[in-house]
Amino acid sequence: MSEQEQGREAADANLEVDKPKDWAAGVPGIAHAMGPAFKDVGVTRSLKGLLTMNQKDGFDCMSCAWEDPPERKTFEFCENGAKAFVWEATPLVVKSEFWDEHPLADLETRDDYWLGQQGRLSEPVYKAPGDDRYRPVSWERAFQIVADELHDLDSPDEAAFYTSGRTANETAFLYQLFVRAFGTNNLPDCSNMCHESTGAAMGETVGVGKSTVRYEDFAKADLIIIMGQNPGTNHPRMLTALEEAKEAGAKIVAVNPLPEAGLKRYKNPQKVRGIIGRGTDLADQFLQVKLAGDMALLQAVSKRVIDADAVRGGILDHAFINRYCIGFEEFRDSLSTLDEQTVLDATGVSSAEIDELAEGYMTSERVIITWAMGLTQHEFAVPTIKEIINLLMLRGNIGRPGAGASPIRGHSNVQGDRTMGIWEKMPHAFLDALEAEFGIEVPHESGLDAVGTVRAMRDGKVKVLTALGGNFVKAISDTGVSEAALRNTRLSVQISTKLNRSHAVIGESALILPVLGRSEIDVQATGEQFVTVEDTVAAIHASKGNLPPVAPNLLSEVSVVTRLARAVLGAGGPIDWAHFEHDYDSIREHIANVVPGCDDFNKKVRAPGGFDLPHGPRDNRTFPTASGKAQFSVNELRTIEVPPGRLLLQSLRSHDQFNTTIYSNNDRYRGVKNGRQVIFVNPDDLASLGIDDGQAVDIHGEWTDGVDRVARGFRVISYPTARGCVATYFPEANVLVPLDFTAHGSNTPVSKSIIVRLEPTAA
Ligand SMILES: Nc1nc2c(c(=O)[nH]1)N[C@H]1C(S)=C(S)[C@@H](COP(=O)(O)OP(=O)(O)OC[C@H]3O[C@@H](n4cnc5c(=O)[nH]c(N)nc54)[C@H](O)[C@@H]3O)O[C@H]1N2
Ligand SMILES: Nc1nc2c(c(=O)[nH]1)N[C@H]1C(S)=C(S)[C@@H](COP(=O)(O)OP(=O)(O)OC[C@H]3O[C@@H](n4cnc5c(=O)[nH]c(N)nc54)[C@H](O)[C@@H]3O)O[C@H]1N2
Ligand SMILES: [Mo]
Repeated sequence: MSEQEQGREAADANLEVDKPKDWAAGVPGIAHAMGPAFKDVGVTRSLKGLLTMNQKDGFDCMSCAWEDPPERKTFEFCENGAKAFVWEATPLVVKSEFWDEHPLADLETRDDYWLGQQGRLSEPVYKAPGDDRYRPVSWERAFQIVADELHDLDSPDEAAFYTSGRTANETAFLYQLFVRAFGTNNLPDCSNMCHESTGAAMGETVGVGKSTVRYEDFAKADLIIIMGQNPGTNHPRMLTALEEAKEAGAKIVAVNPLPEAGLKRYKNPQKVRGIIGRGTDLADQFLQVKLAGDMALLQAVSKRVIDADAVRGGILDHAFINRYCIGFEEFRDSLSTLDEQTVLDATGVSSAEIDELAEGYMTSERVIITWAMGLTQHEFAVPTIKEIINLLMLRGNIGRPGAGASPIRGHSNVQGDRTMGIWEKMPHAFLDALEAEFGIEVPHESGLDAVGTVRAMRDGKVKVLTALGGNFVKAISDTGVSEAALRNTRLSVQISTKLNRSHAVIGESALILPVLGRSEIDVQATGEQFVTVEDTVAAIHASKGNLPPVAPNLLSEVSVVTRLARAVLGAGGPIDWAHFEHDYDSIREHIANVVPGCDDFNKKVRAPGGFDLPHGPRDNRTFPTASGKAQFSVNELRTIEVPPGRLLLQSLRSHDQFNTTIYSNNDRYRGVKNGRQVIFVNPDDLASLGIDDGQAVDIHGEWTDGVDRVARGFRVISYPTARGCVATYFPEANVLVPLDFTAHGSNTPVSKSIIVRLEPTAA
């Protein structure tokens, strides 16, 4: 048994299960946050860091992409932001001896929790071909190794360059510039696994793949529908915005297979009422939809709205539809044949519940719909999100105060990275601007996305993988296939703050390049630098660390990218990389000329709180689609047939993790302690399958390719999830997600509807 398995077994042997909580984020939230910070980071460093986190002159929280309110409080962070801070700001470092004491064979047996606990990476290390361990290496030599390998390729397309969404705008801009100047568009990123479906759906229908609301709109809304999102854990500061909305009279509807704590009740740690008392009731209606039932639900609501207009009149916003949209008649006609029974089977909710939601929608002047991974990671995610746009457009809920479509982004700068050009298929206008600005030629044909990159590595077509942050091999689907693909490369390069699985599962040779974290001071030749980030409502602001770097031999991410570019492309070319490294303002000057909406970047970003990027649909109802109009779409209703005796599985986040980073083995709101190898199953399903609460089961994935994908030894927890729908944690579940099972139109791995069967674990 590997040490990882032993660790799991030890952890899970103490598994404790309690009743799930029905409220989120009160005093225990802040207490849970501050305790570990003081203990692991020290009181002074903690206060210095936490009190400037998300402040206008401080650094941006490295956790989620939730937006900052116009007025900041003293504690403008949540429990999970504090965990992310502690994880990064720890004074513990990986020392030089570590690499000798832990050869690769050892690192491969460790889990991500153990790897992360070793502390911050403090020097570059290299594993040479044939060697059995990493060894410290100089920065110059490290960059030369990458340059040599890249020069050795037959084509630039034999390399791929991954980005995770914590990367700041300036770094992202330089990274994509380097990659394209080198000659490829192989720029896979975490967004390919995340909100890609949103970008595809909104891009086609309204012309912009980003939220059409601003922070202030939440407090102006009459109705907020939260679909496929767990804000109590993943965007806790959103609960404050929801509370403000409620106080201003808004109704909230939650659509989710799970009764998540943060959707029910909220105790605001910033208020006396949050400290004593029962807090604010959030959801007025909870629709316990079946996994992937949202498309049917949305169509059923739209049909009710259209039918009511035919009877009562005055429901549809005909002025908006006529002036700004096309395709309404086709959409209306397609819904006339929608079969109610099919809807009820797919959603698992009653006609009366759908009536209530439709009535609430029709009687609300201003409606916002938010969503996250519960909608994007399905086979038919793109058409489902298009149905959100259809529904909103029926009553003109786009481009006016208090209304709109609001995808809630994941990583703190995942949206900004896209704005800066991290995308394998960036529009030609952007590429043309890049060429004009720098006097270079860049490729225009699309490159590889995340799934495409794994396939290409597997097939020997991509030989070098560089990753700017993240944990690609653990985050992507089909763990077995993906690990083998990575091992098939000649060189893998990780630019990181901490160790994870992607440092242990590597190519024939591998480099680890350690960088400063976002909370740390970044000093260059012209003095202290700051970077910028974009949040989920397209607001850009500065982020400036204020803690002394944890180790002397760290470089900033900008330094790493510029030095790498110089080593690979040679000094003396048309791009002055050294200048960029010395003065980040100089990077922003170029961004201003290339990225739409960033003109006068250096000036605008120095205003307290930053500035908003322009957004046609939001600002003045201009829709930069192919037709120049907002597009109603007709989407064939898709439902999932689950064979008898099988269940539909989703993978989600526990309260104590950030994606592949595990902070602890607890999931407080769902009542789970000391274990992650668990599967949440409805009690009626347990009864009909003859499985007991607490029993150990193996989860077998069933997909059309006939491969037996199995995750073994999961403890069953009887849980009030929707009938037929089960849940387990990401990334453990990734072994069950087939690489080729991806969403139509976005190629995002289908992490939230896998057909599985449960079998008792052999004793
Ligand atoms: N603390 C913390 N914060 C995070 C992260 C983290 O790991 N930890 N990750 C960040 C990232 S990168 C992202 S993308 C976001 C993710 O934020 P979320 O999308 O909230 O993350 P998940 O845990 O995947 O939760 C998915 C939710 O959707 C529901 N759901 C699943 N399938 C369906 C469905 O078919 N229909 C409906 N209606 N609901 C469904 C699940 O029950 C669950 O409540 O959070 C970001 N913030
Ligand atoms: N089954 C399943 N799979 C999923 C999902 C799911 O819900 N279910 N969710 C998907 C989603 S939404 C996403 S976004 C992806 C996440 O995919 P990734 O973004 O690749 O994964 P993370 O776990 O967020 O990456 C964490 C690592 O980033 C590095 N890091 C942290 N901070 C910094 C920094 O400041 N600089 C640098 N250079 N490195 C840093 C650390 O080494 C850390 O270990 O996973 C996807 N995979
Ligand atoms: Mo994400």
